[in-house]
Amino acid sequence: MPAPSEALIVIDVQNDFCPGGALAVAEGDQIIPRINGLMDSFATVVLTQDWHPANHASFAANHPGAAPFSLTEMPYGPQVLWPTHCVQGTPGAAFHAALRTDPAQLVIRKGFRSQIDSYSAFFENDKTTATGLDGYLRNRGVTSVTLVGLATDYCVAYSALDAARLGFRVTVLDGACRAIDLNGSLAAARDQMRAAGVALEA
Ligand code: VGL
Ligand code: ZN
Repeated sequence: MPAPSEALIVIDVQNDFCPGGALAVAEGDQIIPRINGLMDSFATVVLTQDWHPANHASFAANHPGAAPFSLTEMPYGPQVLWPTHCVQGTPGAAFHAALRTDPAQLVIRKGFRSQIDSYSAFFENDKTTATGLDGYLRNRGVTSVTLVGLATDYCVAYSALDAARLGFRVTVLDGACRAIDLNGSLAAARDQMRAAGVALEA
């Protein structure tokens, strides 16, 4: 029987982050078989879904003249302006068809407020607006989380850092993640995760 204290958190395995998608992560779909296989080993399985309104402030298209992947300033700090992706209810926002979704007890949607982005499964990018996942996991007796999914250097890393800060034991299975790697973001994310005590495993 899987230990009740351990949860698997599957980050943003959605069409727009897979090859052919609006913000495709190289090989993003290749991690899916391994993730599917992991699900039966965890008592708690949570999926997250990036879930933006079309007018979301993280989209370059909503900033006239701004190029995708450029930086802007938001009230909460610097923000990458992304290609329009994971718009609520569109095929790009749907989970990849190969991902098992039946074993999940909870789907956390994030990034649905137009003026604030949310990389982490726990807090939006202002680091104070909560998604509710912390309370859900604590309430279920979860003390250790294993993170997999997309993208290593954004939503997975931000989730791992928040989980560590919240006091969970955190493991990231690097081989079950793929990265965007924008201007050194992958190396920086790995350094930050290690410094925060996150176990980076293959
Ligand atoms: C993500 C950029 C924008 C992610 C989400 O899932 O890592 N990255 N929105
Ligand atoms: Zn997003």
